[in-house]
Amino acid sequence: MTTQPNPAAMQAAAADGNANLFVTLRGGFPADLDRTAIETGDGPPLRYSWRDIERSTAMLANLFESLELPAGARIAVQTEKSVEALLLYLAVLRAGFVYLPLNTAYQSSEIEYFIGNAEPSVVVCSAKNFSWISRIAFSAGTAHVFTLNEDRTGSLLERAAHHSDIHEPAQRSRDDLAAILYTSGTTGRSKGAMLSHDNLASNARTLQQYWGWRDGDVLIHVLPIFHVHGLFVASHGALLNGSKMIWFSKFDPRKVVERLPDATVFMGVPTLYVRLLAEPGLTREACRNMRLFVAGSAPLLIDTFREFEQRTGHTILERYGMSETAMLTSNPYRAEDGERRGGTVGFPLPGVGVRIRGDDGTLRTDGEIGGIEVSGPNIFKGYWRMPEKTREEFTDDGWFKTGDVGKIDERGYVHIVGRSKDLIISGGYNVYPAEIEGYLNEMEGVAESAVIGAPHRDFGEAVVAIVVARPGASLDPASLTAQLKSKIANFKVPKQVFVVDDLPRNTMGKVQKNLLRDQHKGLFADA
Ligand code: MLC
Ligand code: AMP
Repeated sequence: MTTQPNPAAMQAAAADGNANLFVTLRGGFPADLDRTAIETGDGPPLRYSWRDIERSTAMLANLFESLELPAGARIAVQTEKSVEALLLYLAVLRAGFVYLPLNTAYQSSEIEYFIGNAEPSVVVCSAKNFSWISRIAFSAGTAHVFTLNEDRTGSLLERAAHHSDIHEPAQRSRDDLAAILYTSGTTGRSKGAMLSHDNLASNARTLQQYWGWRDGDVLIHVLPIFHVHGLFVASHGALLNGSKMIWFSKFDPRKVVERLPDATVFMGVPTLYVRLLAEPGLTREACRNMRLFVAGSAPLLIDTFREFEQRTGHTILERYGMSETAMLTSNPYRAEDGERRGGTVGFPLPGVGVRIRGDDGTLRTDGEIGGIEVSGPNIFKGYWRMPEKTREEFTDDGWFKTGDVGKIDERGYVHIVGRSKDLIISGGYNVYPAEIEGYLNEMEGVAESAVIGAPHRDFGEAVVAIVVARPGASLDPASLTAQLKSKIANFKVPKQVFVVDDLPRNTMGKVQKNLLRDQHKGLFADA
C-alpha cells in the first residue's frame, strides 16, 4: 500500500508537541517529496527521494512496533555504512526506541561488552557477522537479530517489506532517550552516553542557524554513521534543512574531489583534510560552489588549516564537540560574527555555556588554562546504568566536566590545549590507553605496558605501545600486535610496539608517559 504524505500535515505534526527527533527532522523535509534527498557517491548509482525516506522509515518503524518491544528498548546496530543504515536509524527514532550504533571495527569481545551492558531487545548486523553476533546477542537475552547488508539485502528489509508504509511517529517527550553512544573510559570499560530527543534536536536547530544552512545546499557525506560527527552533525544538518546528500559509504579523497563542484557543504575529521590536500584536483575551481568546510573531532593542525585556505580559498570552520554533548563550540560562519581562527574551536554555540576551572578548583576568567566545563540543552542525561560515574563527571551546579583542557582568550575564542583524560585521538577515533594496556598486560610474558600517542601526519596521533617482558620471557612485537588485532578494533591496534627493559617512573612510581611521548615523537615523521 502506498501513501501520499501531506507536507503540510508533517509540518503541523512537528509543531504538535511531539518532541520525537524524527518529527523535528521531518519538519525540515521539502514540500516536494519527490525531490532527491540522497544520491550515492560510490557503489551503484542510486537516488532516494524524500518520499522514499518517509515510506521506508514508516515500514521499518511498523516492523519494530510489531515486535512488541518494551518501552525504552535499545536497538543496537553494527552494519556497514549505507543509505538503508541511515533509514534504520531514523526508523528507530520514529518508532520511539533507543538507537545504539556500534563501530564496524569492533571485535567480538568489544561487542560482547556493549550488548551485555546495553541489553538491546533488537540487534541488527551484517549477514557475514550473523553467526557470532547472534550467539552473543541471544545469550545476553536479545529477542531479535536481523541482518542488513550494504547491498540492501538481509532479513531486516525483507521483514519490513511486509509492513505498511504509513506510520504515526511515536509520541516522545524532550527528555526521552533517543540514542546511547558508547564512549571509551579512562579506566576500564566504555560508558554509554544517553542522549535525549531534545539534546539532539536542539543541537541540530542551533547548528542549522549558526552555520547558515540554506535552500540549495548539498552535503557530501563521507563520515561513518556510528559517531556524533557523521550520524548527528552531518546527517541531521542535511535532513533538518531538507538538503540533498551525496552519500559515500567510504571516504575516497579522489571521488570526493570529483563531486565537490556538485556540493556546497563538506564535513570531516582532520585526517580527511590532510588526505584531500594530497589530491592535485583539490583546487579553487573544484571548490567553486562550496560555501562551508567543517572540521572537528580532533585538533586541526594550523598547517592544514593554512594550506587548505591557500589551495581552495576556503577557510575551514573548526568546531568542538563530544559524544556526551554533541556540538559545543564553533568558529563563526558569518563574517560579522568574527573571523575563523585556526588553532581555536571558536565561540560557545548559542545556548551553550563554556567555562574554565583552574587546577586550584576556582573558575578562571583571566584567559588561564584549566579544565573545560560545559552546560546547555545539548548535554547528555548521564551514563547508562552508571549513576556514580555520572555524578563524578558533573559539578555540583550541574556543569559537565569534559576532560579537555583549554582556555578562553580575550576575544572569547575557546582553545583546546590538551586533555586531562589519558586519551589518544587517531584519525578522529578515540583510543583509551588504559584499555589497550589492559589487553597487553594480560598477554603471556608481559609484565607491564604503557600506551601513548605519537604525532602522525595522517592520523594526527598514532597509537604506540611500550612493553616490558616478565623475567625470563622473550616478547615478539609482531606477535603482540597480531594478538591485539584478534581482540580489538583495528584502529586501536598500536602502529608500533617496543619491548624495553623498564618504563620510566617518577618518585611516586607513576609511569612518566610524557618522557615516552618525547622519546617517540619523531617516530612517524615521514608517515
Ligand atoms: C583506519 N585505520 C586507522 C584508522 N582508520 N588507524 C588508526 N586510526 C584510524 N582512525 C587503519 C586500519 O586499522 C587499517 O589498518 C588501515 O588503517 C586501513 O583501514 P581502512 O578502513 O581502509 O582505513 P580508511 O578507510 O583509510 O580510514 C581512515 C579514516 C577513518 C580516517 C577515513 O578512520 C575515519 O573515517 N575516521 C573518522 C572517524 C570519525 O568519524 N570520528 C568522529 C567521532 S565523533 P590495518 O593494519 O588493519 O591494515 C567525535 C565528536 C566530535 O569525536 O566532536 O565530532
Ligand atoms: P568523542 O568521545 O569520540 O565524542 O570525542 C570527544 C573528544 O574529541 C573531545 O573531548 C575532544 O577531546 C576531542 N575533540 C572534538 N573536537 C575537537 C576539536 N575541534 N579539537 C580538538 N579536540 C576535539
